[in-house]
Amino acid sequence: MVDVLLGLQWGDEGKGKIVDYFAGKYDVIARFQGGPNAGHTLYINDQKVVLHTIPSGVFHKNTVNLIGNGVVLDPVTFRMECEKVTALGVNLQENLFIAERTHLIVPTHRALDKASEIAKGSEKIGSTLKGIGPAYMDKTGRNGLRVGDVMLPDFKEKYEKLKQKHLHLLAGYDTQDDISQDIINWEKDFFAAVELLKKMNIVNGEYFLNEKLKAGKKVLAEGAQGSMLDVDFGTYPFVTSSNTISAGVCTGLGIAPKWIQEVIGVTKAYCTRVGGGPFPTELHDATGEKLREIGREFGATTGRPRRCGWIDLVALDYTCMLSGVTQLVMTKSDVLDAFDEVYACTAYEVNGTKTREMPFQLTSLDVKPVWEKYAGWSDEAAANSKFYNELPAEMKAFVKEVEAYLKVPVKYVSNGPGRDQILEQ
Ligand code: 2SA
Ligand code: MG
Repeated sequence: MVDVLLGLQWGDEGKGKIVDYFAGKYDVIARFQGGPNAGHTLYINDQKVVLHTIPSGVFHKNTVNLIGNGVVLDPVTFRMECEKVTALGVNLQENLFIAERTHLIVPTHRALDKASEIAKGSEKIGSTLKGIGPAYMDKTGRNGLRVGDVMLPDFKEKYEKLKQKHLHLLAGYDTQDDISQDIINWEKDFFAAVELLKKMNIVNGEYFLNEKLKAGKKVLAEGAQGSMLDVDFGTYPFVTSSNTISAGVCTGLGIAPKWIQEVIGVTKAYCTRVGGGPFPTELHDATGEKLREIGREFGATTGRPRRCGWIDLVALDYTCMLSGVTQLVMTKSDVLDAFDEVYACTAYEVNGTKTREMPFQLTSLDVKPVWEKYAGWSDEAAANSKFYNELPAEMKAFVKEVEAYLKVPVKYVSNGPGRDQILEQ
């Protein structure tokens, strides 16, 4: 069977830590979408490790990891990650597999990402500039290169052909000058990294997984980014270019829906967003600042400060519905220790009318959150709890309210970055 773990907000819900926590229970951890735009933070022996493309199960001995066909892989960032993980004693030859249908990010994808964002000016998406959008465009546009292609004798020719196409597109932007120097630098790294990629375990991902499933093995599909960044259902166009909801698991790995059992949704006890786009519960005041400071809310990939606000139950209800979430994990609950009172958004007031549904788009509408206020609790009470029952009564009451609204149980509350800081309810 397959369980799915995914973020229910705009990314950065703490998925990396939770996958690492659960990984021991699974035989395979598989990434099904996204690419090096992801930043999954783990603490291994008190050392902070940020993973971008490699699944968060690599630090477990008896777990193998698969980069699925739905991912876009940049050989350059991948190589850097491999070096980091190998230095920590992991043997990637033993526990990492890459689907041959996984699409490649090439240097000109990054250049196109940058050119497109510059051209958008104030309307920019706030992309991580890792080439994600252009790589997925080439996939659906039927121009892309895949991991399996690096093994073929005509790889260089195919690469050149794609590059010429991209240079033609880049010529349409008036920012090409400094970008052409970037391409020359990135290309050297790219071909060096492709050599490493060739030595990795490149497999047919769909047979690899289905054979394991038939043999009774347990698979955890690890989502990246968040459900509100889903290309179909997120705050379009301020989204990423893949399906981040549970439906993406089937196409991103080549498995049938019948295998999927638990869908574990991860949400922060509050809410953040990095990059542009609507964010109804964003706080532009000192409270937002305080959340950012105490929650150390800075992008794991880009270092950008994250926008912060209270938890948005309208958005969570929507994303729980889209993915069929069966259980919730609430992360960073300890951050709320610092507040005398906490809030949740329980409805939107859209152009004067109250609703609990996600509107078609949020940008040109006047959307005001309807707040519910809850009592806070004393300093460090959540952070110091070792068991769910030790959590302050007010925190437990807050969790109950969230469960009642979403009609999904909060099975775990995470109260710090450590591997042991997860409390089961
Ligand atoms: P992209 O890079 O083209 O896919 O960006 C499109 C939008 O998706 C957002 N996005 C993310 N949001 C949160 N976390 C992400 N990963 C990193 C992290 C981000 C970072 O874990 O912190 O370090 O800045 C992620 N990846 C993409 C992005 O902000 C755009 O709004
Ligand atoms: Mg992240």
